Amino acid sequence: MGINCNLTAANIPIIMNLKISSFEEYKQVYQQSVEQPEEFWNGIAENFQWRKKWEKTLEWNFKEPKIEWFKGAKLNITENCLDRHLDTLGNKTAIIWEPNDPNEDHRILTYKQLHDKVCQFANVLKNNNAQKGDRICIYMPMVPELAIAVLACARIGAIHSVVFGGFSAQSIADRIQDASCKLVITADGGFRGAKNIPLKSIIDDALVQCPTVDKVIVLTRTRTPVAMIKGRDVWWEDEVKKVETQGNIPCPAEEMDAEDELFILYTSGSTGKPKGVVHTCAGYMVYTGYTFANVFQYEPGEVFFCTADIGWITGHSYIVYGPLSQGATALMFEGIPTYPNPGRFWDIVEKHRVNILYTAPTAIRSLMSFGTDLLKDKDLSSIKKLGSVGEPINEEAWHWFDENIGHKKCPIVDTWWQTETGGLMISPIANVTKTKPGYATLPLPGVQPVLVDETGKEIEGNGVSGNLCIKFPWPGMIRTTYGDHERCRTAYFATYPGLYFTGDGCLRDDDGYYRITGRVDDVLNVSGHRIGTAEVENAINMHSSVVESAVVGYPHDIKGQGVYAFVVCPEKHINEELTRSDIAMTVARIIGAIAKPDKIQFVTGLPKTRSGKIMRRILRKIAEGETSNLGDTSTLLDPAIVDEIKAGAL
Ligand code: 7RM
Repeated sequence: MGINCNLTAANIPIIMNLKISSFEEYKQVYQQSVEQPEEFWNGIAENFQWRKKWEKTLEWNFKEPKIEWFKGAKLNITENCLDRHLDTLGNKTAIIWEPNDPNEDHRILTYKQLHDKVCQFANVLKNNNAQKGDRICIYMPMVPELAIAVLACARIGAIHSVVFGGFSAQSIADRIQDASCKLVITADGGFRGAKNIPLKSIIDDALVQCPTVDKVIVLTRTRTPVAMIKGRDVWWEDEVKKVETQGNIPCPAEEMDAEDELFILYTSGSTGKPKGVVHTCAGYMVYTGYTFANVFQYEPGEVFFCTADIGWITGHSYIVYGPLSQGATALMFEGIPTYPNPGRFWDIVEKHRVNILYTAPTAIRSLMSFGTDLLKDKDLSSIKKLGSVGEPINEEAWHWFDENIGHKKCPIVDTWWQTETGGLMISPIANVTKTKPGYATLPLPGVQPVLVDETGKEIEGNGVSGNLCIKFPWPGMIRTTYGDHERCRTAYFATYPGLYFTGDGCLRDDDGYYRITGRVDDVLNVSGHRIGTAEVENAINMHSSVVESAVVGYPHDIKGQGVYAFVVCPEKHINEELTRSDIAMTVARIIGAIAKPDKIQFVTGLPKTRSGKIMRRILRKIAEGETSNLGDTSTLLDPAIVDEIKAGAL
């Protein structure tokens, strides 16, 4: 069969199988993808539905940067996720929704039902003046209507910007302003564990600063009392009724150019406010569909449970777009792993006969801490494949997952990727790539990783480590940062000219296997959430008695990393504990509860160089509990401060 192509007569496109079935084949396909990337991606893209095929597969340079995939093609991603399945899979389940409260009924949406609801809500958006190219902010709980809202935006060519339900009013306002959103889709409230999050009320606070928004569509979920402002706020259900009385006219999908923007998703970096990562229609569709089918080796009928929230890239790519473009059944869970008890994931697996479970190391570690008693009477026999994402997985968690959940019979795919990469980059292919605890293993076809030293020189060979870069474009990659292309260039393409820089440190072992060791920039990974230290510092500094602060990460048993803040706060406190809580509350107000410091140490000064730069290296060591080997401190302005900080370490 050669390299997995169906060779046919001239002019008839060559279709590449999405799924690779042996390691031999992986090696061949990988090689082809490097030697003939355009031919390779042409073959992959043939598996999707196009209104018009592309004229040019790839045009690029990493200098500006300029990235264009499948130029000239016309498509709509929702036709690939919905319409094209109707004949064959119309009555098959697209989404299984499991509510926060196990006593509430779960919901099933077939492809036909999902298609109809997306069309209906797309008409609601149009009735509310939404048009192709408009930016729409979505701030919703994990209910099927969130997926429907996302797809309805894509259907009419509006650019969605989903904001995770844990972010504060200020963070939402920043994001809405940055993209000049004109419409917001939210809910009265959301259930998460024992909590009831007042989403609409938070939106109301945000909108005080957002003159571009003239409509808010509010879904009923918790039926918490909410303010409804005349002329601005409308109920989701009322708007749907209007469309029904108009006779439920179909909503043909907007024809999109390959490089039209599909969505914006904000993510933290080492400087300033979060960046709006922009993904475009064709490349993102091809990349998420391909990686989903291949890495998870998805088979028709399998139930795929990705435990992420749609507010993060993992949910965008592997609850919504990837699985649906492949006609898969995706399970969407509203709640949290520990509610009403830490056996909840396993109850869900048993109840819905989950075949593929894709989750985060932090969730595994948290559930591990409750012991294996909880697993005794759970039937996990449906599970065939396991996946991990979001942060490095420690060996202990890997083995626990392997032994107790996979019963040593299921491959674990440790998938390394980023918001900016759109989809999986370095990962085993289930049942194809031999796995190794803690290793994301090998690059997927089309992905060309390189390790570089501080000066940008490529480090060749095996048994080496360095900074992880990618040297050739892939269809799912970031196109720009919204409204500021220069920021995209400086953040990702300027550190090492000619390369995309990931911000991650990485080791390549003697087998050529990759192990991602963590961020080398000032970005923390707390429970799989990316948080910029500069962002947290800015928030802390907004507290009225704080003069200055420095934030670093420290190893945390469950979260992976915890947030450690060194705070200069010269006033004498009546109650230090209270001031700590006030600072944490300030961070929750400015960013969101996910960024609250775990530890706050009051200090009289920070270790700085003569030029005024904070020496984070020293603070990181102290936060890690290292007190002896702090390295060279001779360049410090005031070396004595280090002893004080060491003595007061928490
Ligand atoms: C998908 C996602 C990206 C950052 C990335 C890494 C870290 C993600 C892994 C990982 C080790 C992994 N997007 N990361 N996956 N580290 N092994 N399998 O998480 O934009 O939110 O974060 O997460 O540092 O740069 S993200």
